[in-house]
Amino acid sequence: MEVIQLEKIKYHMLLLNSLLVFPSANARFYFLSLETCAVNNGGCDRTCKDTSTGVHCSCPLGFTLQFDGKTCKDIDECQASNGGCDHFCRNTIGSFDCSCKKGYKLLTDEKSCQDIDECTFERTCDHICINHPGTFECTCNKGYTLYGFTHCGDVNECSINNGGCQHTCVNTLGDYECHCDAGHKLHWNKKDCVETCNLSCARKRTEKRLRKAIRTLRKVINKEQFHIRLSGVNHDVARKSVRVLETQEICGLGQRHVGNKCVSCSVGTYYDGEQESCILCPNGTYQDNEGQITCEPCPNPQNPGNQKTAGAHSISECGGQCSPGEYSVDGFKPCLACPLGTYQPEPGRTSCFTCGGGLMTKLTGATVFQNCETKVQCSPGHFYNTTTHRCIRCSVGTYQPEFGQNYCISCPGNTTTDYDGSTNVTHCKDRHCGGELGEFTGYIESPNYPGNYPANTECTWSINPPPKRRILIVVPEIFLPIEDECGDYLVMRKSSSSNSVTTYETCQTYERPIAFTSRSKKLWVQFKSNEGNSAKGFQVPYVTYDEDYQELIEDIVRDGRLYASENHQEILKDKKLIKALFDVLAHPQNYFKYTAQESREMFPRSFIRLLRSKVSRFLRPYK
Ligand SMILES: [Ca+2]
Ligand SMILES: [Ca+2]
Ligand SMILES: [Ca+2]
Repeated sequence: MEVIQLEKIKYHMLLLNSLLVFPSANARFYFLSLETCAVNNGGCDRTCKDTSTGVHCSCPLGFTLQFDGKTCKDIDECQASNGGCDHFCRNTIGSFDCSCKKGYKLLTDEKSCQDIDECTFERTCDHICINHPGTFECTCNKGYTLYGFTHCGDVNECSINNGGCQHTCVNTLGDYECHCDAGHKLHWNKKDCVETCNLSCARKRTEKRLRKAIRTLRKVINKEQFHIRLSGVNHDVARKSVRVLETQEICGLGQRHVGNKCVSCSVGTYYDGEQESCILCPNGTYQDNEGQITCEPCPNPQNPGNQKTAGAHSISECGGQCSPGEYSVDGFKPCLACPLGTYQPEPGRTSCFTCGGGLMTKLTGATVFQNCETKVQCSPGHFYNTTTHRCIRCSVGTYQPEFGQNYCISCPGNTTTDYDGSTNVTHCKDRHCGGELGEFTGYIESPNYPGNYPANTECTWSINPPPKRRILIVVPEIFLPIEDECGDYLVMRKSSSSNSVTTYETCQTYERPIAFTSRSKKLWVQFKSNEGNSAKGFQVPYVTYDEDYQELIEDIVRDGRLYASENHQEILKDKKLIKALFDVLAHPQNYFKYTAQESREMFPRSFIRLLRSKVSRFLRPYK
């Protein structure tokens, strides 16, 4: 019975197969009446199911059944509430992809976008990093200027109107100092120079010596070692009965006890022996040193401007200083306006700068050089030469952003400009580049990155990996101006010889990342730029891996799926993820540092699937 039934089915199959192999109008008509999933999938696009009422077509997830009841059409998920994507939604056949704006990363729910905290990366800013939604900002410590977006270079204050120094200006890292010619010393405003010894200074010097003598006297009293010789008899004088506990250390001058420790009185205070504590400097005095037993009198204590200066840390807090455009003998009120032909931009000065070259000012009390009546007005990128009365282009390595100045500002740190006549600090570029590389991981970057690279530059790196290791390189993105016929290029090959095995060569901009292994064991890398059309350049990380992994690494980097989705591309651009990936590639044992949970949170699921299949295929022969 069963056998007969089977034979029957076989017969039907044969019949149907022959109909399929030789389809004709007749044949089609013939089996329309007996529709079944066994024939032509019942006419269904995808899934077919035989039911008592005939065939029933259905579609997989991501598709919808059309009115004909057979065809499956892709659902455009992006039409309904943006597919649930935070930022961008891109429809695909059978599915959809979310992606994020620049500066955001897609979370592992593959829908939400989160700001990238660039400040958690290494080397983001030279000094201070401030994270913002979708971006970040670098700032520099005092005395430094930002260049190339993320770098900080020392300001050469001396290039700005001689640092305001009356005599010599000496630039230092993060600061500067004014120095005075022989026979002069620096005024308290640290810029003006005063003659070392006229009558008033001699008096001051005596006062100072006296103060010192009093200090010494008080010191010996404090130490209770005061001897007096009266009528040829020695007397030991004790100030008070011994109160200092044996266990307590005897504090130095200007210090007080805090617990069992001695602490110097801070600036703006002095040590008072009577009260045995640090007291705020009274009105009309200041103290700019720690551990003192007196406060210095303000230069002009009878001045009404000095009323509220209790605890003053410096002489400038004494108040009553001359305003910009004014001067006086000591820099304090009463002040005189800078006479015609002079100007003074700073407060508390003892003199004014002359315009030079016989130039006049319209009014007295001028505060800036621009008040001097120059013969021509100089545009940014130039300075006014008071000898020739002409505008001179700022020389290479200097810039001037303002109109009508009499100086150009030196570029910060070790940067310089490509050309003369620069108008902005962004024209200052670091030219440093190249070198020998050979660690397990590292990077090469164009000079001044991420600022524009300098013109006419040539950098050469050589990567020489440790024994039995090979080089893997990721170019996350590279910006070279396309419009100038390969004037700027990056090349990686075996040696400096132009016909040696080449691994990579480009003179264009690619925002899509690419990963590749070096075709030679060592790598010689060169970047060259010509005179015009600069761009951001590149920062290219590399890692060296054990040559036993060659097959696996090649398998991964050659798989187009690695670069296909925008989210995978983001991995190769994500400095943190690249670091984690490279860390494991360089030292495979570090894989165990990352828990499954961690890697799930770090990488998109599709990326893990891609890697896992390759790794298991690679490992299988050894199992
Ligand atoms: Ca879709
Ligand atoms: Ca950010
Ligand atoms: Ca400096």
